Amino acid sequence: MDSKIRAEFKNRFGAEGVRYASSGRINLIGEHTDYNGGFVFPGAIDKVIEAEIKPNGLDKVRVYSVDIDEYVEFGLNEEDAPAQQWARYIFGVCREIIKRGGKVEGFDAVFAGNIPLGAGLSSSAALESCFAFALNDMFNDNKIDKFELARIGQSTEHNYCGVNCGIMDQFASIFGKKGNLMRLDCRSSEFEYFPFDPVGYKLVLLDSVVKHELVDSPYNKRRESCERVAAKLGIETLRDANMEMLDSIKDEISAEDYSRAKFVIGEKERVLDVCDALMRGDYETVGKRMYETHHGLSADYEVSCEELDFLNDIAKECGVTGSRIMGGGFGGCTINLVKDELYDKFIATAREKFAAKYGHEPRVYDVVISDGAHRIG
Ligand code: GAF
Repeated sequence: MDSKIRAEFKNRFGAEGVRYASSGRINLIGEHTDYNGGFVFPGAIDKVIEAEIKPNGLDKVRVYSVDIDEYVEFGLNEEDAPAQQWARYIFGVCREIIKRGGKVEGFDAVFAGNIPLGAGLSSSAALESCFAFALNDMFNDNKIDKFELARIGQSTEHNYCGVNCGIMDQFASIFGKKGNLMRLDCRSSEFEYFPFDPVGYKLVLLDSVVKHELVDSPYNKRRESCERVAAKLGIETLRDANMEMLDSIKDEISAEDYSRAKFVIGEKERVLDVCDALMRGDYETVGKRMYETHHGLSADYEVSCEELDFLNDIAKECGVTGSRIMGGGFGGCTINLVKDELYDKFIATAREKFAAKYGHEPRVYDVVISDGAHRIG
């Protein structure tokens, strides 16, 4: 990937730029809690978006995507938004920096990635974070605070891509640290690094390679449900809700909104439980909470799908310690905490059973927790 990017850049722009990278992410637990002011527990992984970038002295951006094999040019004013979705991520980052009083001038860029698309590993956040980090370095003397870089990516999703996401993905992509997960309090923005080395266990992702059409923006609809319940309770976010409060308004809200909020309230507690369990080295509890999260995401939050429930069932049958759907849902991966001695059998069984039912094997990604956004050279 690196040499391809360099060759393309030289070939197209006749010079050499500076290279930057930012990562995809996993999340051990804490799903759909970020936009509810709750806790998340992500880490950056060794799958990245890498870009070579150089100011071009023009008032436009010229960018080539190696993977899509497409070249796009756009200006830096609001009316210059490109039509291509992938280019809107970059345009959005430029605009959000400018809106905050930062500087962005014309530049040339070539980028590529090895984060599987649609797998729930946040390739879009990695793209935003890579360019936010790079443009801060290149044009702003790194004066934009790192958390603000994550918010720039998040606002890009909101204002240019139609997804009202939380902060988790961009945060993980910017702040990721090799060998560490991070517990982020999405209300206060405080976070802690947790060295993560579960001796005797492996973390592995099984990618269903299924991406269900998100007609009608179901992600945004989940968020709206949560906001409606919070408003009914007279609180800012569901972070401040408990089951007693929710039950007290049960008759005044829809059954659907009730189920959504029930999941979020439970999930908030599960993240804290998992942190305590990790500190004790109690992986059995970590695993139990993962299964509970899967159940809640499937039955109450309704963001799972048949294929992911099937993978979760296989994990359970094989005696895997913990397994759950990961990320926004509606397809993508399960994340599995597996004892070393069970690993080979589990992977073989999952491949065989999934292929027999769906006609293709799931993809298998071993998780390596890595650094987030950085300059390569
Ligand atoms: C997606 C979103 F982008 C995140 O903000 C988060 O809400 C996640 O879904 C679910 O936990 O990745």
